[in-house]
Amino acid sequence: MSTLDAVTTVPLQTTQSDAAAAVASDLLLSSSLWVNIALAGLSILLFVYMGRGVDASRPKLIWAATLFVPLVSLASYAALVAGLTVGFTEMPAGHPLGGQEVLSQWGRYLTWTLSTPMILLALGLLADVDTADLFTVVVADIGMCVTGLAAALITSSYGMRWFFYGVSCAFFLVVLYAILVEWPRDAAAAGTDEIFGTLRTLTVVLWLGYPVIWALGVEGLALVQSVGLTSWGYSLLDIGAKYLFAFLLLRWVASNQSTVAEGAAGTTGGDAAP
Ligand code: RET
Repeated sequence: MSTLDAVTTVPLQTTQSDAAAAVASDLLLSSSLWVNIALAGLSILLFVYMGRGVDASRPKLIWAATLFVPLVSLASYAALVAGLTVGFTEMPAGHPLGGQEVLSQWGRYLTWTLSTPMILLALGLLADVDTADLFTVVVADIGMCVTGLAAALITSSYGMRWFFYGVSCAFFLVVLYAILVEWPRDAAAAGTDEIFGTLRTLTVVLWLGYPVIWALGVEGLALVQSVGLTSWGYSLLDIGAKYLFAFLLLRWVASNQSTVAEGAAGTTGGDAAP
C-alpha cells in the first residue's frame, strides 16, 4: 500500500461514526443536542415572522445579526449530532483523567466564534456604540472562543490547557468590561438603555456560566465526569443566551424601530457625551 493510500483510506470516517454513535447512545447527551436543534428551528421561523415589518436600515441590521444566532446554532448542533465536530481527546498527564480519552464537543467552541460576534453586534448596534469599540470587542470575543477551542484540544500538556483557558478568560474580561461599563453609557445616549439593561444582565449572568462549566467538566478539572450533564449545562445556557436573548431584542426592536433608527442618526459615532 502506498503512503497515499494509507492517508486517504484511513480513519476520519471511522472516528466520525464512532463519535456519532457515542453521542446517539447517550440519551442525556443526545437529548441536550436535539432540544436545541428543535428550539433553533422554531426560533428561526419565529424571528423571520417577527422581522416582517422591520424596514429601517439599523433595525434591519440588528434583526439580521440576531437571526444568524439560531441559524448558526442549528448548524452547530446538527454537526455535533452527526459526529463531525465531536471527538475523543486523550487527556495529558496531570489531568485527573490523564491517559484516558474523553468525548470533547469541540465544535461548540468553534461555532461560538460565529454566533457570539452576532450577539455582540446586535447589542452594540442597539446601544449605538462607536465602530472602533464594537470592532475591538468583537475581536476580543473571537479571541476568547478560539483560545477556548485551543484549551479544549491541547493534548500535550495539562498546564498549556489552563494557560489557554487563562488567555480566553482575559479576552472575556474585555468583553465584560465593554458590556458592563462602556456600552451602558452609549445606550443611555441612544435612548435604548432600558432594554439594553435587561439584555446586558441576561448576557453577563449566562455567559459567566460557560467558563464555569468548562472548568468543572471533563475538559477542565473533571469534577463532573458526565458529558451528558455538562452538555445539558451548555444547552440550557444557550437557550437563554441565544433564543431568549434574541426574542427579547427582536420584540423590542420591532416595536421601537424609530428609536433605534434615530439613535443612529442623532450621534456621529455613538460615543456618549461625557
Ligand atoms: C470558554 C473556556 C475558556 C474560558 C472562557 C470560555 C467562555 C465562553 C463563553 C461562551 C459563550 C457562548 C455563547 C454562545 C452562544 O451562541 C471558551 C468556555 C472564558 C463566554 C453565548
